[in-house]
Amino acid sequence: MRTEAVDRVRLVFTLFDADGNGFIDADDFELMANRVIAAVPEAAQARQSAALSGFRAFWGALAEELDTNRDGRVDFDEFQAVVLAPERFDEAIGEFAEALTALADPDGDGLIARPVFAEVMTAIGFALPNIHALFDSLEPTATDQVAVPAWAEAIKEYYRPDLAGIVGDRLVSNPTS
Ligand SMILES: [Ca+2]
Ligand SMILES: [Ca+2]
Ligand SMILES: [Ca+2]
Repeated sequence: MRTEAVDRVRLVFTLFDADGNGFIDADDFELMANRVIAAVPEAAQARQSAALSGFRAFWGALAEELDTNRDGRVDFDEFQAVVLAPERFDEAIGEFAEALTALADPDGDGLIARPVFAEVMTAIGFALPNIHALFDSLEPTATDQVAVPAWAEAIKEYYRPDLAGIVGDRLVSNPTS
């Protein structure tokens, strides 16, 4: 596995363990969903519900595939298996990515403004300099907005262990530029 992918797996585990108790479980995803929804208060109810469903679907897929000992939570040893068959998570990650990016585009024009992007990514737990580095890499428009599909694609790529040099790597290391 590529070093970049290992670093991403470690970071993602830490992010998903939203309450920091060393395990990922359903409560972490409820907590994350509530934080993210609170970050975009102007989003319509339907987008908020879809975001909550996206988080729950993502947890459902993780629990199904990774909770090997079926104790209702995923520890780090179990979580590392996420990289063995990433295609098993494609559907859940796709739904998650679409719901998350739709939430961050409350006016539905297909563009996400930098402040909303930053609020959502901060709510998930990423560091601000890395968030802005990622935003900049998504080729913002003259009005400082990024396209919904570009961000959704970056979210999906982020979980692909066989990739390196992707824009999501900016979320792992300190930006150098
Ligand atoms: Ca936890
Ligand atoms: Ca377990
Ligand atoms: Ca928009």
